[in-house]
Amino acid sequence: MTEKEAMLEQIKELMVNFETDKLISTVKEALEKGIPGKEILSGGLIEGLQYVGEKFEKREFFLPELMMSADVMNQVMVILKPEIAANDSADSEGRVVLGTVQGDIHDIGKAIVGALFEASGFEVTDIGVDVPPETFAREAKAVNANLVAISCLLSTGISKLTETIHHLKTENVDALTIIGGAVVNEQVAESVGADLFATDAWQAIGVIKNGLKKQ
Ligand code: B12
Repeated sequence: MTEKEAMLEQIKELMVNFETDKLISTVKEALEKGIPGKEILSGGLIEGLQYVGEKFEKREFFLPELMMSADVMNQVMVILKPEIAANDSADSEGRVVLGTVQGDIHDIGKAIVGALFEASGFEVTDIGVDVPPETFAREAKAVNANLVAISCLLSTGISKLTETIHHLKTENVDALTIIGGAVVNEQVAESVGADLFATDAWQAIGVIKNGLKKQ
């Protein structure tokens, strides 16, 4: 195992054990050693969160652990967000309205998507979590958005995605739609009528740049 792999493994372990202080100092150390923020996120922290999710599914962890994992992640993101943003290039690309679908309050992934979109030159209006279809449409019109980006982490949110995208169309919002989050994939994107889909924030940058170019 290389030193980098060992550090990422340690970061994952600390995330899973909710050792916030040690985790924060290890993340800082990893950044000092030149491990990119993106890799710390995907190779350490997100793997840790996935593990927490699996434990939750197996009923080995419960809601307090889920909440703890979110709290730890939010604290670490305070350090990582500026680092990730600083390392992605910027030039003016368009206006994005970003929110989590109605009924869903998960916002960690959305925050990463927002940070990367901004870092890539998009003007991002983050309209929060548990966002009703009408608010997506209103806000998209208000900023004349080129893109509406919707996060969805719950299976129960999929029908709301359909409703939201349908509402955007009936309100004649002239913007592409992109969805992402743990429970959505290419098939779901097609079934709910979204224009674009990406598995993570980094892939999303390429996908939306391509999508907007074709418009
Ligand atoms: C932390 C967490 C919580 C926290 C959220 C805190 C917060 N502020 O966000 C709390 C404790 C509040 C919570 C609550 C619940 N949760 Co929860 N939670 C999680 C957990 C462990 C991690 C999610 C996370 O932040 N991941 C890290 C981020 C970085 O990843 P991400 O969100 O997937 O985002 C990345 C990509 O998906 C993508 N992406 C995300 N959004 C978007 C949007 C666009 C446009 C694009 C392009 C890309 C994109 O890019 C991101 C970065 O690359 C997951 C497990 C998991 N594996 O996902 C369960 C999970 C999502 N939760 C789950 C459940 C069931 C719940 C509850 C219903 C539990 C309960 N019984 O009350 C509630 C629902 C509350 C609600 N109404 O929303 C289930 C969902 C299962 C399902 N199929 O529906 C999961 C999968 C756990 C599990 N395995 O059972 N949860």
